[in-house]
Amino acid sequence: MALLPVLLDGRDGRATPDMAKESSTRPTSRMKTILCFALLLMPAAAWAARRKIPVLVDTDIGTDIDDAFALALVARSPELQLLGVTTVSGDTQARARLAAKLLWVAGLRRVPVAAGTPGKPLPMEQTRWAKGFRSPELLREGAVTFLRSEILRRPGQVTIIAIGPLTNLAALLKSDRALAPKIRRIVMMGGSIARGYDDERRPVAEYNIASDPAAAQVVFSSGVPILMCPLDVTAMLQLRHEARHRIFTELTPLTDALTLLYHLWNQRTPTLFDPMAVAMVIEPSLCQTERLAIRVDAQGFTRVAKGEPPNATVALHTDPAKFFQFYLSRVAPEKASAPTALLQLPR
Ligand SMILES: [Ca+2]
Repeated sequence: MALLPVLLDGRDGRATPDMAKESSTRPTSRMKTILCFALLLMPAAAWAARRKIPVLVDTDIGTDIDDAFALALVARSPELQLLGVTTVSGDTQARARLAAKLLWVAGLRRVPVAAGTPGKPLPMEQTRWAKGFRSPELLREGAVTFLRSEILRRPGQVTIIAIGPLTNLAALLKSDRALAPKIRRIVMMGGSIARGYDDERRPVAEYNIASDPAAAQVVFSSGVPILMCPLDVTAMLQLRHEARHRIFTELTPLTDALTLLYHLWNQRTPTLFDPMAVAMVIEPSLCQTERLAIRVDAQGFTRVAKGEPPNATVALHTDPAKFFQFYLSRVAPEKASAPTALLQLPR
């Protein structure tokens, strides 16, 4: 936008003797006027694209169901420029096929997907949905190589949304010590400060951290700015019947995919842990945060080290109703004005 004042400054379209002399080497007033019109006519989308937040998503999609709901939110958030997806934990190739197919169905057909190093086998029934799926966007290069190249392409700009164990991110940071200052920030779902999974008022070793505590230690000591969404702001985000019904009757290809994946997952009530990390990139007012010093212990607890310099911004409180309003308005907007009766079927 800085171009416009320069081009418009003091110019009224009339040629002056001085301007006539300069006309062979500098743009004429008429040319400037045309340029101004061209800028004004530039599609709003082009300006919006310049302001998008470039993100990479590192996910263990395929075991729990919330990663699929998180990718759906990414796909329906025009504020984000999804540069790519990497997969972590267990059969990372199967997870990559699942992520790539979900992105394809959502209309994001040019988003590369790279698998991380495979880990120990884990249940991942949802990956059956993408069995045999092929796409040129399924990369041969590994997750760490891909992440590194994307960060180096845009130093200081890229936000990594980490919604799985931190194995890939630790490997990335260890692969090149000079990378950390080039990452804008890491926004993660993980950890537990004052509450666990079941509303107990004591911290637990949260899954993403406890799956690879050594990796979490690398990430928390890397100096990369961290926004942490622990169980304190995610464990209460149960997607109950009315909200599920709204999503599953939206009848878009993306929500149809979520419906199928939900049935393959074969449990009743999803908890939308991971979508909160995505939501916080876009709408940070969804949680109250505090700067804290987080130390990860060998069991995967995320302890607050009082008196030490903070290394993370930690989300500590949220209003679940506001979160679901935010989520549903994006992933299932069609039913936003539906009669209440439609949304209150018997459980
Ligand atoms: Ca996850």
